[in-house]
Amino acid sequence: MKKPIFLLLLLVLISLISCKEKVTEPEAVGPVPSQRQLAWQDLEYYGFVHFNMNTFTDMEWGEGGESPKNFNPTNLDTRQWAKTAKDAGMKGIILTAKHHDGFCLWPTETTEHSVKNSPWKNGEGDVVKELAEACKEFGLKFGVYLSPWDRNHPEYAREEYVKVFHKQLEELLTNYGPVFEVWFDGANGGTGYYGGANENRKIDDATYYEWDKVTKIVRELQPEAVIFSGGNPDVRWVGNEHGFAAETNWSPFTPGSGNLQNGDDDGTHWIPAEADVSIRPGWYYHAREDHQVKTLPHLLDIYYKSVGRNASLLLNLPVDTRGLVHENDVEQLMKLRKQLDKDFAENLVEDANVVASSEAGSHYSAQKTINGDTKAYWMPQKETIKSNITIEFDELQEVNRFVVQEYIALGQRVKSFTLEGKINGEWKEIASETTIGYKRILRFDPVEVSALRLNITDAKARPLISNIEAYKAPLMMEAPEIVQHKDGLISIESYDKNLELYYTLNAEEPNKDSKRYSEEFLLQDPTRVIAVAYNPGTNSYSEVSNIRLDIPKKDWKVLNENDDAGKIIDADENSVWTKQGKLPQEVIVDLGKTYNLKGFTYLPQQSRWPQGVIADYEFMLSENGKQWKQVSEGEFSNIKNNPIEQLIEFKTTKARYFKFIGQRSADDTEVLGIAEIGVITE
Ligand code: FUL
Repeated sequence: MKKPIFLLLLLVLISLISCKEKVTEPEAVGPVPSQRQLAWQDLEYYGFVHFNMNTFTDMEWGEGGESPKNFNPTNLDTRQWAKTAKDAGMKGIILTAKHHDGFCLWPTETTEHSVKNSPWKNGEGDVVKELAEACKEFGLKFGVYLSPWDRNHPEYAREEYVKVFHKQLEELLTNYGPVFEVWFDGANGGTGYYGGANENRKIDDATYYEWDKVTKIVRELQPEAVIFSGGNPDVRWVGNEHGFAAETNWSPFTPGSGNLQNGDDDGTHWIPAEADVSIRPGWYYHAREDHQVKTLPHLLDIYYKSVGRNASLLLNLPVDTRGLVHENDVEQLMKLRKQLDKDFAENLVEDANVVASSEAGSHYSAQKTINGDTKAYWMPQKETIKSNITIEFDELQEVNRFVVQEYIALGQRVKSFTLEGKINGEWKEIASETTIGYKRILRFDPVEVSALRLNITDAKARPLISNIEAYKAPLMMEAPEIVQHKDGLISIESYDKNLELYYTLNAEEPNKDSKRYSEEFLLQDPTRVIAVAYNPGTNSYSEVSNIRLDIPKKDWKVLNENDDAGKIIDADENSVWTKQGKLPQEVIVDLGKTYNLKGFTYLPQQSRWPQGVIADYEFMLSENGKQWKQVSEGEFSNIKNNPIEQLIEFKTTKARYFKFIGQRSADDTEVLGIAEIGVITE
């Protein structure tokens, strides 16, 4: 008899203990993410591929009347795209299966305007299939962009087309395996080919596409897929195409509020932001942008301002006419990957001791923020909003990155927080910020701390913090930038201000024994400047920048009547002068005194839609501004595709004046455009 009583007592005791330990999950606050949104959120960084008819017509928005015959990649290799994305650290790829011009990259049954009528693979090819398979092989998610607007379809803006659009969506979501995201573009209605009608067609975006039906199709065929934009979005546009999210970024959002950048503190739906940006100026490939691939500092900035600000990053790769991600793009992508690997190499809080201002039981202890499991989280005691968590290091640590994540499954809560560091025994504020959300990454100058403290200063309810990390990212060792200003002053700058800069003026390779750059200096004569960045901490050097600078433009004058023309000699490549009117057109520049000239440079406008890029030119010199002698004429070869600075040399000639004549522009428009013009002296 004794035994059962003992067992009973034991059971009572166990249940009492577990009762005390029993934890009730806190209530959600505001809208919360669905399972599919939670899974999507973990992807953080994935690729966009703009590859379609526009690739072959060199356009951004095809009008719809383009012939399928144009579509003919010479060496299409979706495995190369997937490998590139994988190596870059991306988690998936979204493909422009159909853009606004209506050309379909898969042999759809809905229209003849598709790959099946192209010369590529004799019409037997299917780009969507090839990419879906490549993604699978490389362990990447696969997504589709399907433009609702169709400038090719004769029935666009009428009832019939909506059926076509739905059918296309069904095909894409049925035949190609799992899809993680369906992307609907916001650009809708306007002029187009429309089966030859060539007219302007308007639709009501809110009603025309029958968004509820669209959502039903997606949910039924791909229940895991999130929907970007459209009528019932799971994911919202971040509000710009720079790849930057705002510092205050709420995933709650009220459709129609217009607050795409910040989201809405009291938003009615959970609709987090996705930051889409192209690695080049354009979304589609244009050979003329081969020299404008975003560089490492720019790409890194994009990463920190998207993934680091509670948004996901959708980075576009414009696949070229061969059907490959261009070498220049691959190079920068890999640089980004390498830098990110370095920045987040060693999480300093892993072995630290964490202590919270309060804990709602052991289940919600401070320890949960560093256990590597983002499903577990720290929660302070009931009714506590202002709270903090301290990370104590065993030894002094240098820190310049801080990562913090909320447990968003129960809503986004934190409205403001600060980060403090214990420096020489005293708490000092490092940053004062607003929202956290899924992930927030702070970048700051390195500080040496014995502890870090995250203070939640305001929140909608008790904060739930699932993860904290801290790092010491190394300095970014990019070659410094050497700039010659109009007045002849030279500045040398590195992206990372904490590096030491050294330079030489005698064509020798600089090192830390060379002259150290501290402020702008004057150069009057043509000089080769070679500069290098040096990290004393690691005793390492960047690549060098090596540039030959000619005479300053300080005393130059443009003799044309138009005032604006001064922009062509202001040593600023962003300021541009254009002159409309039948070519040839000319500019005359007075150099202020006579030089022995042996060449000139011409930089066309560097913007996305350059005007007046000169293809055929004539260059003349004069000693007195009256008698002119032609020293060079010809063609800037390939300038249309590659509008970089052109350098033309000629036989050394004495002159004080030069005349640059634009004979013909690269796109045959009647415009002379110049960003900057220079001379090469002996
Ligand atoms: C925009 C489109 O109009 C662009 O062509 C591009 O596809 C970009 C991602 O979205 O709205």
